[in-house]
Amino acid sequence: MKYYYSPGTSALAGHIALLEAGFEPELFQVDIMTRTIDRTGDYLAVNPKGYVPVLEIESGVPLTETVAILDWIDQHTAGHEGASGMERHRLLETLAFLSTEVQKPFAFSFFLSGDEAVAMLRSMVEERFVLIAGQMTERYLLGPRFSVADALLYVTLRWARMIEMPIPERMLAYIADVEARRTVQRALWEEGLN
Ligand SMILES: N[C@@H](CCC(=O)N[C@@H](CS)C(=O)NCC(=O)O)C(=O)O
Repeated sequence: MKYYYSPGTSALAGHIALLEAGFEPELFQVDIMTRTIDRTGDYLAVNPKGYVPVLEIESGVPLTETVAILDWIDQHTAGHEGASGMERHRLLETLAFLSTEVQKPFAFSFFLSGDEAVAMLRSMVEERFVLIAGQMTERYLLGPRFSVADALLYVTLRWARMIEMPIPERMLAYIADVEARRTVQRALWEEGLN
């Protein structure tokens, strides 16, 4: 199994989730500006979309899109059933929300230069963290167990902390909790982030 990532990007979510699921992916670092891979060259040959992540489940079977990758990991976690029925719909609902309403606007704000546009996108993201914090009644986003959705939420909160965005108290405690996980520490270390 191969995993294409760029340090600290949304690809960190899949990296954490793979380790949580007990996989030992071969990691390939991608430069998303030049679209090249550390050891093997042209990233567009792997993913014509140009962005990370890609999970190559087996040779010639690439999967793109964080939502699909995290759902695949959830369904293939050793010793865990994988969400089904309404629980899976809730998981996909949460992943879609985090991906399209939090991660993507947040990511755009890093690439834009206009102050007004950046401020607008970031205030939208900030509001969404407040919303999520208000709805979190259990230890993790979807209950007492760490799920693939937590990996994605954590990555976006990590970005928020990096740019000193105000973060609700509940989320600060949550970040500390997630960061104490061995898999998270390992993923950060493997991406050269600690
Ligand atoms: N829809 C994609 C978006 C992933 C994405 O935004 N990746 C960013 C890093 S956070 C990236 O690689 N950007 C470079 C580019 O868009 O060329 C997904 O959910 O996986």
